Amino acid sequence: MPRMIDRLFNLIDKTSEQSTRKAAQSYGRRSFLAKAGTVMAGAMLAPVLPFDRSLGGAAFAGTLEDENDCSYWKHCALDGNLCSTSGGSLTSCPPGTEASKVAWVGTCRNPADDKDYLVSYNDCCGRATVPSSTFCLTSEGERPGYRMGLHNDINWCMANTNKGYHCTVSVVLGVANG
Ligand code: ABN
Repeated sequence: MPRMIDRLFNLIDKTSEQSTRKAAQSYGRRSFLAKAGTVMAGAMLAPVLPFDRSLGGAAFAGTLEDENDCSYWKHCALDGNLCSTSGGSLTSCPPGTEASKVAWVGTCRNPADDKDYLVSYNDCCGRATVPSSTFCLTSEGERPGYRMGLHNDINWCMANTNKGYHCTVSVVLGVANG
C-alpha cells in the first residue's frame, strides 16, 4: 500500500513539473515574440514618425558685417530671398512690391552688445522673384511643419491681395525681454 501512495505522489510530481516547465517555456517564448514584434514594428515606423528635425539648440553665430549675406545677425530666422539683393534694402520692399500683412518673428542675438532682439521677417509681395537674389534659410527657432504656427517655410503674402512672393526684409522690432 505505501508503494502505491509513493507512485501516486511521484506521478503527481512529474505531471505538475512537466506542466510548469511547459507553461514557463510557452509564456517565455510568447513574451519574447511580443517584445520582438514591438521592437520590429517600432523600427519599421521610425522613418515615418514626425521627429523634430530642427537644429534644436544649435546656435546661429551671426555676423555684424554684411547685410547682403545670410550670416548677418538680423537674418538669423529668415527663410527667403534677401530684399537687399532683390532691388530693395534690409528694411524696405523693392519698388512694385508691398510688405506682407502677416510675418514671421524671430529672436536674434546682436554680436555687438550680446543682447537678443525681436526681428520681423515680412515678405514683399506682388512681383516674381529675382533669380539672382540671395536665398537664405537660417530659420533659427523654427519647428517642423507639423508644429503649425512655429513653421517658417510659409508664403507670408497669403493675407495680401497680391500673394506673389518676391523677397523678405528683416526689421528689428525691439529688444527681447529675457
Ligand atoms: N517666407 C518666404 C517663403 C515664401 C514662399 C514660400 C516659402 C517661403
